[in-house]
Amino acid sequence: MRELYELCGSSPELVFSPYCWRVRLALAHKGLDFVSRPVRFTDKEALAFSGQKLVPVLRDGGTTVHDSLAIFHYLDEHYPQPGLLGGALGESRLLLIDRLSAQDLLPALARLLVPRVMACIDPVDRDYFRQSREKRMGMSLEAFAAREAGQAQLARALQPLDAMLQGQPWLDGAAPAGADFLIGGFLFWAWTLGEQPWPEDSPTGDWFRRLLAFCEERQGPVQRATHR
Ligand SMILES: N[C@@H](CCC(=O)N[C@@H](CS)C(=O)NCC(=O)O)C(=O)O
Repeated sequence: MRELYELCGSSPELVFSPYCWRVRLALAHKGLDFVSRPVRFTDKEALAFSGQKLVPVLRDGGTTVHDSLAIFHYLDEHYPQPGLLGGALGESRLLLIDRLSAQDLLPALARLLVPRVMACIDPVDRDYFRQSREKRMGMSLEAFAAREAGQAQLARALQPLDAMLQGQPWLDGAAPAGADFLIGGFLFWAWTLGEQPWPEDSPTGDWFRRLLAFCEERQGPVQRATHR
């Protein structure tokens, strides 16, 4: 059996973590089914078997792997076709893309999404989420969640994606692969929380719709939070 431990909101069907979406998309790409094991932020005991406290964790038979890119590596090693990383050179470039996107796309989206995360998680997780994120950011969630600044930051972060996607359907070329899932995971984060802070009518908007269709064709409808 293959199990994916992934972060959920107050509803176990609402899975929203960008890193877990990377893995869902990678599993869809490989045509591998899995059982979802939703965990809340404070369900750390459910992850104890993995020897650490973060999701995604993939349990595949007797093997446990955590960290989205380590899972990509594992999947390529054990289920080579279709490929995700494109060998050692591709893997090293994907690590670079991960670091670059952690510098611009991730913080831009985080500023816009933090209030939605607070609204969608289980009330028992809220203190933990607030305290851990305020410590990490060195400011209150309210000060961090500056919407206008976040939108401007996001527009800048999306420029290279728009430029790339003007000339090709997928970030990885003619067919989707690791880079699409790595970056796409961030957009699924926003989408599942009920947001779409990029222009619908843009190369990135078109690409996201393709990626959503790719995923839904293989794994069924993607659960999305509604604003109340
Ligand atoms: N580098 C890791 C990052 C994993 C990560 O940060 N996971 C978050 C989910 S968004 C998590 O488990 N957070 C739980 C917590 O903060 O306690 C990856 O790519 O998988």
